[in-house]
Amino acid sequence: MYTLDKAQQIFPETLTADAVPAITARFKQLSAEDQLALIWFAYLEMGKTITIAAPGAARMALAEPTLKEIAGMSADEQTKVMCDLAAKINSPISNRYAYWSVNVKLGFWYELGELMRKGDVAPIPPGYSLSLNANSVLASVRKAEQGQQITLLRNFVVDMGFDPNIDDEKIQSEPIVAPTPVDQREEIFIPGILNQTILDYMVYLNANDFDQLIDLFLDDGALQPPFQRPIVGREAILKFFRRDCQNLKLLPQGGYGEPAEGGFNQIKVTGKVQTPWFGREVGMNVAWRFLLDENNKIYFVAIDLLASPAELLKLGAK
Ligand code: 45D
Repeated sequence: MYTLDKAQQIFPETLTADAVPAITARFKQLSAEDQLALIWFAYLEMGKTITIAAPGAARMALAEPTLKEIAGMSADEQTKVMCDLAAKINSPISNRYAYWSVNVKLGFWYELGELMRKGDVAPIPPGYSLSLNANSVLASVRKAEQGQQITLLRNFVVDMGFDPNIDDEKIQSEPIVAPTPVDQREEIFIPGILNQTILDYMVYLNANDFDQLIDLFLDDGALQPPFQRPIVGREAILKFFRRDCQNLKLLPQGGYGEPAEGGFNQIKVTGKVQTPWFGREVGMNVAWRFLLDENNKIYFVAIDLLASPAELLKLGAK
């Protein structure tokens, strides 16, 4: 029978974007100052081709008091707050930050970036010169494709803050939106895929219908987000959906399935995913590797960020 370890190995020919963990590891070796400046330069450059969507008030509400507090500080204090975050130093704001969900953290930095641009928060000195190592990491970020670049930025932001042993129950996230009404949901058609569970998965996730979505999973089912360990069990997966997966747009383009051991089926789907932060401007190339039991319940699904668009065409039939 399948174990989680074994399930993770399905469709082994799938090439994921190794550049992302490799660049993230090199980034972590840099000084806090270099990290902040590197992100700033990368962000400015990316801003020439893509625009980030300004977060709504609901998303910003949690970070707002902290942003006000920072805006009222001296330039030196502001720089210190940012360095403490990057260096994961124990400080009141670094602690608070650690208890925000991914999107709240991103909204916080979005707003700080706007304030830095306007000069209301200490900017990165225009003449700041990156160390040789930082320059080489920046060069690698530049070379990565857009979907990988935004994943890198997201990683950098998620890793900041001081979190010795975070209590997951206490993570604060934006309010949950209502699911899209059934008659307004977009139908999904995936060449090569007739399996209803797969089609429902895409429709429910696109509709923010997490209660229906979670019903597609087995009790001990698992979901593995890109570059992360699997999240195991319906309760944990549902929490993840509600906290981090609102308003995603899944655009599957093709798929392929085959019987696996013990009456299971393995199905691979490839396509694009858009994040609400960049909308249609960035399509991330992804694969979903599903393992379904004999009743078409999801035992395992991995979402992989693909190494290149060429991977979209690799669907298993050799
Ligand atoms: O330090 O099927 C400054 C799952 C300078 C669910 C800055 C999924 C200083 C199941 C510039 C101000 C979720 C797994 C910082 C599918 C400084 C499923 C600011 C996949 C930090 C499909 C920087 C979903 C800023 C996927 C503001 C793959 C940076 C979703 C902002 C991927 C960066 C979403 C932003 C991604 C990055 C979103 C907004 C990668 C957003 C990335």
